[in-house]
Amino acid sequence: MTTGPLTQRMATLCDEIVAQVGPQAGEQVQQVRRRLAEPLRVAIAGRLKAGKSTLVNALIGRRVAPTAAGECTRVVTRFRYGSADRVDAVLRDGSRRSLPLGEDGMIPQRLGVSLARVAYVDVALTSENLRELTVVDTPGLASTDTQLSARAAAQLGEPATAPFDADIDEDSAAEVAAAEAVIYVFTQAVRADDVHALEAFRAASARLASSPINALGVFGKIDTLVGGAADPWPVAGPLAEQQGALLSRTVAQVVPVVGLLAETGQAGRLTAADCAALQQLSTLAPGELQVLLASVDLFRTRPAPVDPQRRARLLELLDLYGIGFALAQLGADPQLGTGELVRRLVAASGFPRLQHTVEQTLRWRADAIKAGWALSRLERVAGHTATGRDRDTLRDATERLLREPAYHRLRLLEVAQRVATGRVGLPAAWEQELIRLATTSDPAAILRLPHAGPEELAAAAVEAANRWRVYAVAGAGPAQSRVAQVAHRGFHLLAQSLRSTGTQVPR
Ligand SMILES: Nc1nc2c(ncn2[C@@H]2O[C@H](COP(=O)(O)OP(=O)(O)OP(=O)(O)O)[C@@H](O)[C@H]2O)c(=O)[nH]1
Ligand SMILES: [Mg+2]
Repeated sequence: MTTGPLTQRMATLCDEIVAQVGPQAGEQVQQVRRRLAEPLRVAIAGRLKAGKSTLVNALIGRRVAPTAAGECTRVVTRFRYGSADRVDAVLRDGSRRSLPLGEDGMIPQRLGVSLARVAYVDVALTSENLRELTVVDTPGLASTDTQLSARAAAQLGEPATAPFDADIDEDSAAEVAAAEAVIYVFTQAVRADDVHALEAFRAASARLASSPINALGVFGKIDTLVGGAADPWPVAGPLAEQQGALLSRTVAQVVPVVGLLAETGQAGRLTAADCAALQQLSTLAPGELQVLLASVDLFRTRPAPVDPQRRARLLELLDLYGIGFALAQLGADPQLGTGELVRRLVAASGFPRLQHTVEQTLRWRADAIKAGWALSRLERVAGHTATGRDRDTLRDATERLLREPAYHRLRLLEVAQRVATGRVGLPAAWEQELIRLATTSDPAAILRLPHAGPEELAAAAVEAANRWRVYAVAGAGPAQSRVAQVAHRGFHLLAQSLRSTGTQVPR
């Protein structure tokens, strides 16, 4: 499986090159080819106990990553598709130690090797979700960012609590940087006056080679925002919007999620017995239910028709908001089956939007990111190839590819990256237009004309191309001018393709 059209084209090119060059260069090109065939790799990063592993389990659709304290929460773990379940601790010397999955189906709490010797844990699972996505779970970023914290605390006269710290261990940084996309999980609100939080967030993202092009923010554990069983969405929605605006130079958007409900639902943890217990509770008088759901302590200890062990389990699976939500659903429809209840819980967790965003945003971008990576690898192979004939073959092939209109997206992505991270300054509206052009496939979204037909879109693309050409000549400095030339050609190609196909850009 390859990520998308650019990657597919690149894979075909690799095959063509392999047929023409000698065995040495051929093997190196094969390596690039193999990496292209791997699924999109997404790293999950964030502070200690932010809910990273919980989200990883939801994405995999199986509870395998430990979420309690244990050795495994302190090493990088890569989850990929395999024809049989298998866990290996990969040591720094390159050797592997096979580990059994625990009886509960989870990665064992102890690795049996000193942590200092472990580079990462490699987990192959038969999980279908992993056919499309390789997920990398990283340990919580340490909270010892003394320099930054001290400075920020002095400035603000309060203790610094950044959602991320620049102090990331080398293994995590390397794994995250090797991923095509990054999801940051954070739990506390980032406010405009949290200078330190924003600075730390940016410092961390710069070290992890991420940008709004390839990174998403997840505002996690939103059920704990408002307390009790109250609905967090009226608060979480607007907060996430605001944070998205504050972090716009770091992540593409901020998606609010109740990771726990997503994990419980996606990993199929809620049983018919759990559902029956919830059903029984839902028949209590409204006043009594309100008291029961007022706090975790009351839910555990109040006399109720469900035994305390089951209640503790429900708390672990759903927490108060999830329980309250389930009780309301069952109260309104006592015949509700477990399957339908789980579906509604997942919907209430906000997870479908996250899945959609990963699919729509990251996958499409990853195609270009991966193709760009492969291109630079091939150029490097050419540079190191001893025989002149092989070198020429490689160079001809990559140059031919770069002339193809579809490959202009690589250049667009490169300049958008520079603009999005603030290295080249453009007026806000121009910046946004460029990022839309580089990161989305839908002409109507790029041109902000949701209801326009092909003719109108083509005219708008021509207009935009002209505008960027004028800006390239008359605009600000040379850096802006180069960016504008790339954008000009991008809109020109968009207009051409709209004219020839009538609708979509050929991909
Ligand atoms: N209420 C609630 N609890 C959550 C949510 N997500 C995670 N938790 C709980 O928070 C705790 C920490 O979650 P983890 O997923 O282990 O967090 P982590 O970021 O992987 O932690 P480290 O790897 O140790 O840094 C666990 O007890 C989870 O059950 C959520 O959305 N809501
Ligand atoms: Mg963890």
